[in-house]
Amino acid sequence: MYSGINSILLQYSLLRENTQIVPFGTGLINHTWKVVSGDSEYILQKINTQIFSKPDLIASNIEALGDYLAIHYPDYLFVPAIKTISGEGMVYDQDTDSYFRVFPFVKGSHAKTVLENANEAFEGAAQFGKFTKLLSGFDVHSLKITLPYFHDLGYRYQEFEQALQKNDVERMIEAESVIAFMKEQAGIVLEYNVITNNPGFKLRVTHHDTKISNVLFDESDKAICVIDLDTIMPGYFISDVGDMMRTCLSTVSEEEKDFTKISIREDVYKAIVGGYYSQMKNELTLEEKPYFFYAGKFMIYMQALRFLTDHLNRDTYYGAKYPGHNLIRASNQVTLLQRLLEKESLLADYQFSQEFV
Ligand code: GN1
Ligand code: MG
Repeated sequence: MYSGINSILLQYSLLRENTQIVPFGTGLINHTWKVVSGDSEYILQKINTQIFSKPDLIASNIEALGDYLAIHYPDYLFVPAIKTISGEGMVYDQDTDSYFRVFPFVKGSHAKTVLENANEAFEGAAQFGKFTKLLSGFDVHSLKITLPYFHDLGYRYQEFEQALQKNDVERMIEAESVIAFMKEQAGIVLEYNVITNNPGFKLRVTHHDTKISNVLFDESDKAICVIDLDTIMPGYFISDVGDMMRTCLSTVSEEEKDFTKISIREDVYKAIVGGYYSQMKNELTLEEKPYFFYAGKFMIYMQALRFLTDHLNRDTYYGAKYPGHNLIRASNQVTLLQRLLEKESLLADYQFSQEFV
């Protein structure tokens, strides 16, 4: 482990003789540790500045949202980073040229890497819906863009085309069938362009990383809050609903190599729609409501595209733990999308049954 961590913890006055620091979570971008200092527990995170090149924008967004929520919804559990003893929201570490921050560990909470049942999906989706709902009065345009074009599918498709032009023949041959599938399904990109040109499709305060591991649950499996606030930006509801579907519908994660294990849990689909709807029913416009099923397609397709693009770019974004890792991840997401498409006629209109619940 990086030895400079001690000097960072010192700035929070968290370094004691028996302070323990252990790696934590499964995030792909930032490095995370759990810190136990005396009776208290914390989360320490090193921000990946290759990706988040302006961490101060993240800090300023979180501060603005925190201030708004504290005034309008003082009981809402929002967990921003804690301040150093000199009042800073982050610590710049010269030795590694990187930024660190510390969050309180929410007592008695746990996160899940894979969802076990539909009830957890309902709980999680309701938390993400509640987050956007409570912030509907916040000026979404005042949020800073921490990652430009993050969920812009048109842009992601261009990145894919650029990666193809690099002509890395070996990687392109390996990925041939996945590339062909992504091109065949490019109608999903066209649909995105149509939707986002419609003013009835609203820009909202969007979390943009609603994987189930970004919801904290209490001991009785009630969801208590959402975490990982770095990608909160103006966005569309399909990002948040879709990423929940992407990470919850199957019993196995994007890391699974045995694709026969990938299938769609219909009860989980219904729970995500129901949970999100339970909070957002009166917020969503008539233009938005028909797009729940599309949300799943959109996010799974975009994640497949991002993994595939990274494979073609020699793994510079996500990194790879073994050769072909990002191609496996992309193929996993392609399989998930295929399984979802098979259920389109069964699930596509389910949200309308929630109108009168
Ligand atoms: C990244 O770092 P992590 O695991 O929270 C990525 C998400 C992807 C996800 C796929 C900033 O999230 O968009 O959905 O990996 N975050 C960024 O696991 O690119
Ligand atoms: Mg994240």
